[in-house]
Amino acid sequence: MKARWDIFCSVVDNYGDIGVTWRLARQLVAEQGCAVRLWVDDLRAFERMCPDIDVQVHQQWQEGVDVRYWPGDWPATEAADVVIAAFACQLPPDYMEAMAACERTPLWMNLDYLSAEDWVVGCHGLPSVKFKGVQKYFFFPGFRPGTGGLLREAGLLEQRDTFQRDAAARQQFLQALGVFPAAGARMISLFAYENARLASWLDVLAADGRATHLLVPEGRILGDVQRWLGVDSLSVGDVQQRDALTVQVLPFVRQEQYDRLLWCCDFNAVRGEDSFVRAQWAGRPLLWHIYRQDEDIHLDKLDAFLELYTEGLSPAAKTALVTLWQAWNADGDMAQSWKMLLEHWPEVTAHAEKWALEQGSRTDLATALVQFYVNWI
Ligand code: TRH
Repeated sequence: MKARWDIFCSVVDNYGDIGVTWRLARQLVAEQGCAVRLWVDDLRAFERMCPDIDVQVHQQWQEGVDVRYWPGDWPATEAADVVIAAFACQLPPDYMEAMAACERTPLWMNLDYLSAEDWVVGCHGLPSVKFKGVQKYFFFPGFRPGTGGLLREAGLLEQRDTFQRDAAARQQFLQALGVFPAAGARMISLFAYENARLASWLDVLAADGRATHLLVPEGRILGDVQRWLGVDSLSVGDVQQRDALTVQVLPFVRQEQYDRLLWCCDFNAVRGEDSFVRAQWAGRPLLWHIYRQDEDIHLDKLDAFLELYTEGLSPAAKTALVTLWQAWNADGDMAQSWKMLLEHWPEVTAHAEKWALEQGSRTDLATALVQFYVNWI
């Protein structure tokens, strides 16, 4: 019999919670043969990513996943064999009672936030709290051996390679989005939180000798783009040109399409957790806008990732990349650091490909979760 999995997703803000759990749920079904219920407390956020969702319906099948609305008033529900609380969300108390009442105790895991910090390796897989005999475990995604790895669908890098080699397929994809870049233009995607440093980056792109086509999916950075352009409003489909820079606003697309967008671009600015990982799979240089946390602890996470990611780069290329990322996330000079990075473009591009290959040789997160379960029973 198929193992039954329950994944609980509480949407705090943005799209990371639902983005990660939706991806994981589909992968467990498609590649691991699991029966998965995905409990989501905000179907509107989900709808953005999966337009087929009917937000009025409390139970529906989407791509083989049993999608359930997680209501405040919890219905009596039998616990699954494996229970995942995504990003430390609190399970409904009645569900915890149902877990404790099971004849065969379920495996209960907390799927944690992604971090490249050293301590993650030591904490991955450790027992956490207990509820009436049901033990919870920490499961940490990560970049290093000894962590839970990264979400990566089977054959993803091969699909990417095929797409990146196929100019016609790329052109067709971009044209369907209404994107017609000038020949030889540098393609950049921009998915970020509000960021006051954007203006200085756009200044330098506009003044560059090479054309840039900047693709901006609808979202929080749009206000800064609009201010820089000096226009009253910006909406999907708008295209504006300032010297060498063309700015185009794109709709928020499905995750598979967003992957393709990243694969088309020479450089991707991403944010949060899931888009950050997808940009790494694109095998192209990237810029991470990390999710801000109290007391600036996100900056430690940023440094830890940079330390790991830049291993093998020449000192000058490393400095250029680190300076750019720090400028974007703290208060640095984007213009100067972007110019510095351009001087090392071939090296950072080759490095991004190598990094994706190295990470792609590790066990993916869904497989690691299943292995954890198999070892546990
Ligand atoms: O939306 P985010 O900022 O989510 C964040 C982070 O996950 C952060 O770690 C978390 O603590 C915070 O929310 C609460 O960034 P993220 O993780 O990249 O999620 C965006 C998702 O949206 C990702 O799955 C990719 C997807 N996406 C699309 O499907 N289509 C699009 O057009 C775009 C731009 C993104």
